[in-house]
Amino acid sequence: MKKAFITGIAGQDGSYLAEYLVSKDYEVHGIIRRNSIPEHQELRISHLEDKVFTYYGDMNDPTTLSRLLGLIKPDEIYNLAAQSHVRISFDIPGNTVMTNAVGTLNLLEAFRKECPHARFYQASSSEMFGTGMDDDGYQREGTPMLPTSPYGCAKLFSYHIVRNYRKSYKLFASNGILFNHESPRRGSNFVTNKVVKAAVSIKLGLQSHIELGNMDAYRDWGHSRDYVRAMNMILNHSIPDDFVVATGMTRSVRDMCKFVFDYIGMNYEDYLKINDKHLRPEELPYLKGDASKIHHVLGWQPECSFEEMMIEMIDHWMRRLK
Ligand code: F7E
Repeated sequence: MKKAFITGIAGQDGSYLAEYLVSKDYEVHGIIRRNSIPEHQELRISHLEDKVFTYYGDMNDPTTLSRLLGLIKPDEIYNLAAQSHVRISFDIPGNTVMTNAVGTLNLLEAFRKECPHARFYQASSSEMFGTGMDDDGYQREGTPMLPTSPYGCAKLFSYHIVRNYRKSYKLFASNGILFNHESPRRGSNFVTNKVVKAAVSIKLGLQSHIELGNMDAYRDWGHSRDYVRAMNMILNHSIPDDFVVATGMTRSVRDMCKFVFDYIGMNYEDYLKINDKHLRPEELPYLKGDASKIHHVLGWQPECSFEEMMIEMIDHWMRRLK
């Protein structure tokens, strides 16, 4: 039985990954950051309560990371913990860098000292590309990385330090460069779930309007369930390497909003208010990923379409809010 250690196990991706690995007979361990409302902490993994082992831990607590890796001796380490909200990274840049950059270094050091024969997955992000783009309009493994947020800058440090540790210490350490990925488990302050939750609430008479920021940013949106499968494939490749994970399709926030409101039978323009507080000091205008490498080398493909994913999210909020 393989053992996996997941940081961020209680997040959207951590919960889908834990489910997937349990279904593949892994023994799954993960850390959860302590907060003062324990009921909120394990909501996404409560259905796995007796199937996974959880511990309090924090990316900024290297002694705990070392102790846990020394105790568990995992075969695979998935570093998914992060301050994951890009706009909020402008409000708390120091915290974002400590968690998303220095935290990765802390975990790499614990990995190098306690279980160097394990395999390490780093949750790298398309936000690292920023305004970088190839001439054909895609971002891929060799595209220049010019991040436009403290979040993207911190993730870029982690991406490079993972490559540096791979080469310097001959560790199996890989990056998955994931484009946006959503699901009903997405935090409701990310734009897809925010729009779906608001549209359903408006339909049910629970809310009058929705406030959004930049409607003309383009994103390549896939399903988290598909993307955690890619993470596992990346760690089970014969060599450590870096892979873009994306759908290759891009849509604007406006297109996404129109799809959701149309599906529910409403016109989004009747309910939309633009509020500058949701704008970012520097925006990343356009993302479209080319996942040819992971498709050809590992055989990964997304299974869930954008439309199926959004409808799953709409159904989720309909059930929950009714
Ligand atoms: O924004 C625009 C916003 O917050 C998407 C994270 O998982 O993916 C995610 O980062 C777009 C942006 O995701 C609102 O300006 C308009 O252009 O859903 P989001 P994100 O910033 O792309 C990457 C790959 C990650 O790695 C991150 O961890 O939507 N937008 N109005 C809005 N966004 C939000 N949140 N709220 C609005 O009201």
